[in-house]
Amino acid sequence: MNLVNPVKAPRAPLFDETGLTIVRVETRAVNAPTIRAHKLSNTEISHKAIILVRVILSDGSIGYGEGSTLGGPRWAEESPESIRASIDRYLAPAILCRPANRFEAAAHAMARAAVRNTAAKAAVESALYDAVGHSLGLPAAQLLGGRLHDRFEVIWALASGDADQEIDEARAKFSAREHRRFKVKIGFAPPENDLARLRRLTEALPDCDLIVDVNQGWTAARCNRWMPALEELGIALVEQPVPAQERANLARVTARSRIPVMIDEGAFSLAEVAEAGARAAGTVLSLKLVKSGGLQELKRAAGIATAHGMELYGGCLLESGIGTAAHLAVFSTLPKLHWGTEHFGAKILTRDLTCAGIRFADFHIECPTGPGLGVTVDEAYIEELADGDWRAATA
Ligand code: MUC
Ligand code: MG
Repeated sequence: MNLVNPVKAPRAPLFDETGLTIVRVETRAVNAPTIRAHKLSNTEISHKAIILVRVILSDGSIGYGEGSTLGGPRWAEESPESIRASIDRYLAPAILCRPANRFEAAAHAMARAAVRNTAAKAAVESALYDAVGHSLGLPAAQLLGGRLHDRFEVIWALASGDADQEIDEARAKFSAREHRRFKVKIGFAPPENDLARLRRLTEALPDCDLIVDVNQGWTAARCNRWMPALEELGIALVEQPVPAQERANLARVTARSRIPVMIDEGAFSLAEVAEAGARAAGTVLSLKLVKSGGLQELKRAAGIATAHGMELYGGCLLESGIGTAAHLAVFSTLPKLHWGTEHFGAKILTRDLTCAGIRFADFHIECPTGPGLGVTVDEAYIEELADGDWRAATA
């Protein structure tokens, strides 16, 4: 049943400098297995549901983007189903026939077609940058102002909840010079148990930095009680300890803590980032495309946070190499990414959705340099994993 009026495709403007237009936007659902269960305070996954977007331009150039969620609509309100529906029914029709290289205009059209739906918008905009980059023979980073960085220190997440397994995993990563900074997911067990697990990890990994992500699992009272213990263990950063909507509480917790506190789920929009900065609800911001809704908006979020004196962290939502490359395109153009990045998603999948472009070396992830997002999408593997064929938007 058609519940709403279909969004009409706009007419192409009379004048466009290149004549390059968006002729097709397609989506596809993929369920990619992970190498082990990944636990958060509010969900656990063993497969990563990904909505892929494929944009085709009038000169035949193709671009890919990725819409990411974690455990359905649990990490945030968007689910794989909602991302796909929002792209097919509203976002794609709003940009079809428009000039491909007018990124701001396309983002504006998508903003008019749908409020929030940020993971969906980010997926489409990533595909657009990839397609235009391929058409012009330029990396997406070039279209975003040009690169200042070639690589970033890359963090790995320990999230099985089993200290023995996590110690083995971290030691293997460390000795292979893949990772020496680890983010430990906590908040799914009582704090006493989390602390005992963290104590074991800190003792077993003396040469590594540990940060923790509580994923909204604690109250402010729990923070008062347990943050000093995290400090004693030498934890370098505490991420989103209290519920996302409790920015006032996060400000209180930040003021009391000697460990830097990072806001993640609590700051999506530019207004939320500005509010977090003004209230000092966290002194570090986790940057994510799924929160900002696009590459340009992600740069603006970084600018607003920096203006408030916040430090920046390159966040992820376990994206495959496609989403990773879209983040790296933006991160590489920022003056400073204080905490490096956690874009290890391509390695938590048993096999990545790209077959070239993403490289990890010597504790770092390298920023792809090829045209567009700089990755080669593994079409054959996607074919194997995907639930159904590419589906065109309903314009
Ligand atoms: C989150 O909340 O940061 C990113 C890495 C990870 O392990 O979980 C995600 C989501
Ligand atoms: Mg987080």
